[in-house]
Amino acid sequence: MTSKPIILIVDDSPTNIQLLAACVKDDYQLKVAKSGEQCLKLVSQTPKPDLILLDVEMPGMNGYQVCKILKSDDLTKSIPVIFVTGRQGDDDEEQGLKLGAVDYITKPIRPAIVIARVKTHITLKLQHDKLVSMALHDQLTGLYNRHYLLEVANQKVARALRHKYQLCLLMIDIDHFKLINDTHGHPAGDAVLKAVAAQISTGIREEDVVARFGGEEFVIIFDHCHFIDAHKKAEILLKEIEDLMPEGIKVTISIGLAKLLKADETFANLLKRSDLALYQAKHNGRNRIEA
Ligand code: GH3
Ligand code: MG
Ligand code: MG
Ligand code: MG
Ligand code: MG
Repeated sequence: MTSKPIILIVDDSPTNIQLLAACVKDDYQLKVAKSGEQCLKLVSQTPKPDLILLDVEMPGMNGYQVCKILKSDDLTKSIPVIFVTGRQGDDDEEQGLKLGAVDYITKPIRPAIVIARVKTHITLKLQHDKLVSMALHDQLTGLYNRHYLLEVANQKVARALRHKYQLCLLMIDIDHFKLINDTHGHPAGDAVLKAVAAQISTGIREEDVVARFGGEEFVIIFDHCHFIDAHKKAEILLKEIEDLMPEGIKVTISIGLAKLLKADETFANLLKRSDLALYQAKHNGRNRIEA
């Protein structure tokens, strides 16, 4: 069962919190913040709320200030904010919506209206999340896709160069995969791809990226990782895949390994070098690593 969407109620008044909570508690998981500061602290944690009901007048940071911060941060800007406020003026509503809130509800609240508007915006938010996830993942293996890889890779390379730490890239290609398809059928080939993808993802650290780069090609970025360590990891992976026997089929991979070199390095260069190394690995007999 998928868990209920999370709503964060932000209000300095316990009575208002109770009134809002009564509207939404049955259909959603609730989180509560009694100040703007507490709200920002809560949204910095995961899981993030799917919607925020935000009071305007609060001691300390007010709701408009909170909204402005949320909307300027890539990690929180897609969370819909609904202002729930005693301020009734047109200017107030205009200000709230201009700050990026999706809706503006005035107090005293009418529960049916709150419920309906929350439902609409939660539905849109979940659809948005699903589309984003689909756009960045490969459907068969569940790994990130090439599009996502290219989006994050340049940032990672730039950061590694700026802060002068090492980063390595593995280009992985299944050996004679066409033969696996031809011998065992396309569905078995798919199952092999899934099993290899799952094995490649095992033990990957949070700062690393694993992506399906193309048909039977995968890329791993080992961030903050020296060449020698990346090479060790690649050796382990080679052995793990050899022992995997998905669908009872002996599968091997070839790996091209490249590390960041000089100050003018780009991800495209790194990719090119790992591809050349992979070509060498194929040329030298497969089931091996070249750098
Ligand atoms: P090499 O060792 O040189 O890499 O040989 P190979 O046969 O693995 O390489 P080749 O590029 O000739 O063949 C790759 C095959 O992967 C061809 C293609 O039909 C198959 N393929 C690509 N995507 C999928 C997929 O999603 N599912 C399945 N079952 N096969 C796929
Ligand atoms: Mg208040
Ligand atoms: Mg290939
Ligand atoms: Mg291949
Ligand atoms: Mg090929």
